[in-house]
Amino acid sequence: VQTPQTNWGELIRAAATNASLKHTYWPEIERVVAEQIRSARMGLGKGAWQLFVEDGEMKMYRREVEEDGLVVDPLKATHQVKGITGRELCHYFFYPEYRYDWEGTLETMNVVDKIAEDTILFHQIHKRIWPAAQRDATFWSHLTHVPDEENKSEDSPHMWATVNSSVELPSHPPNGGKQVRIYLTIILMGQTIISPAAKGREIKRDDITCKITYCAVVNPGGWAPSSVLRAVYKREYPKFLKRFTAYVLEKTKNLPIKL
Ligand code: 6CM
Repeated sequence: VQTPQTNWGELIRAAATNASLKHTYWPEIERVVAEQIRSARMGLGKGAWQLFVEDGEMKMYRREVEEDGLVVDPLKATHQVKGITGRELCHYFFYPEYRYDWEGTLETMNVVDKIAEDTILFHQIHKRIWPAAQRDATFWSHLTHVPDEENKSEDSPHMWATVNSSVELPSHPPNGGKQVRIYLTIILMGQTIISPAAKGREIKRDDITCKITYCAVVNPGGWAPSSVLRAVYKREYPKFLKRFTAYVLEKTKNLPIKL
């Protein structure tokens, strides 16, 4: 899937817009995105990851980790959806105009700055979950891709990804509002697999499958009872991935395929 030599930084840089490359956040964006892609493409290895949800092609794993008494369980999910591409998947996840349609945990979303066509700064307030305080988050979001026109197979590096990662924004200091600030690092990655049967003819939606990897680490930032938090994640992550992929299927079903 990847060799230790794969220079993800270089590939991400090649895909980025000039406006992103010139921004002061760029070195951090490149480092975090490369790290997220590398770990998303890594297998589960032995031991550590426990499968906690299995629903058709969708599998969700977590590692139980606590930091300073707070649950920060890393999550890794894999899924396969027929009829959409990795590019379409990441498009609907990245662009703010669709977010209220699919993000069930959202109270409000604000675009703080559109740095470039492929990098946006967000402030989000999430719905309060009893008995904990309401949460908010400030993060950059970056859309990237590694093309490989020749070889759209599982072992090619081609993929689309959106990475969200917390950043401090002077305009939105933590605990400036009533909310407790959460810290997140999230990647949604999609690889399009084209059925060999489509070779030599026009590709139809039936011929494509999107291999999805979603990884998330969320630090709740302040007190939240561990058992409630784990129960919330167990309910919300599968709900999100099912709802979001169904949304992308619905949005794209009558549109030309965007590879
Ligand atoms: O990745 C997802 N959404 C992105 C766009 O909104 C973004 C958001 C991530 C934040 C997810 C955290 C929500 C949970 C907030 C509650 C935390 C603690 C409350 C205490 C409870 C006792 O990257 C989809 C996110 C799916 C979330 C399950």
